[in-house]
Amino acid sequence: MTAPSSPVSLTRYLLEEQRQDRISADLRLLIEVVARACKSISVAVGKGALGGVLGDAGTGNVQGEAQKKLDVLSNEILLEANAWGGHLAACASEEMDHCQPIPDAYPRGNYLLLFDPLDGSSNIDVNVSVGTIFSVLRCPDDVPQVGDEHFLQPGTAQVAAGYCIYGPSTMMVLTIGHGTHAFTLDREQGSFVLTQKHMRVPEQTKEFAINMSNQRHWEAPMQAYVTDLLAGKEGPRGKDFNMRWIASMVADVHRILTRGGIFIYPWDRKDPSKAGKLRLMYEANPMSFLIEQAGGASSNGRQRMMEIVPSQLHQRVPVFLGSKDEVETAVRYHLDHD
Ligand code: AHM
Ligand code: MG
Repeated sequence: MTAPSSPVSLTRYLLEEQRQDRISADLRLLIEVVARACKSISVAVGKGALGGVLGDAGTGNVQGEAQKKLDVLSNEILLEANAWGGHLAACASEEMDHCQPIPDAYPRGNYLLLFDPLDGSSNIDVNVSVGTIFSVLRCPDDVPQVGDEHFLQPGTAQVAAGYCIYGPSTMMVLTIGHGTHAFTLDREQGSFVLTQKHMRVPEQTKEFAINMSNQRHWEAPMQAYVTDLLAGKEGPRGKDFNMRWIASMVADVHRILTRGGIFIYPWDRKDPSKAGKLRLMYEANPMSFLIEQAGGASSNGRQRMMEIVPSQLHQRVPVFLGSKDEVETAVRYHLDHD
């Protein structure tokens, strides 16, 4: 007898992955806890002005960026939800100077969790999609006290990564290294339901996402690459390109996972001390894992993103990710120039 086909919840998907030995019970629990925290953030984001959560918190983070009230609240929700489950050794967040080991009152687990609690937060006050990005690493063995240095692992060491997008619907997009899958929040039932299995990024594209206002600050190969994109059918690329920029990485990457494209946040001369705007460990690596698992590619312009060995927790990096052929083309412009 065949079982009636019913919606597959995130819980069921994770349990079935555990039965096939693709994830441990602790990793399953960890992802469920992150998903629960994201539901709480989704509720707070969804209340908008009615929740009294819009606007600045009046504080700054370690990178000198002004924090929004929802940045701070989302960070607290994720920390609190993950403190007591026994699956984690420590958390690190874009919004905190250093990692936060699990409090002594609770059992310590074997995983490290990194997150950007509310990415794209400049969009909160204008009611445009924002999201939470997360990445999971293993804690090295025999570490008596977890410190920032234990997080400095390349993206290839990630055991899970995902994001939750708070848009017209709330979705969680997840990989545990066996494809990239999308779950939509059923607001009535309160559970995430599998709505897209094995997302695939088309290899070729005619769409790019970049903040063009920085053009004059880019390095030469970047200028050349975009000039050729803009030249359209008559130029060396021989096709017309369309441009989209939401300024929420989660939303831009979600579009690319859905219909292809290339997302670029290159190095620029505005602040040469920084290697780019986006953070390797909270933004670039988890998104790279999701994109690669969907058949796309990701690079810093010269090297595969997930092979970069981080030297600092809050390290920044140029980002080129999305449709494989287009990312390879952008990389070629850089390597040919060097
Ligand atoms: P945040 O983590 O402080 O929100 O900053 C990251 C965001 C990304 O979501 C987005 O791609 C980028 O910053 C937009 O930058 P810009 O405002 O320079 O276009
Ligand atoms: Mg961010």
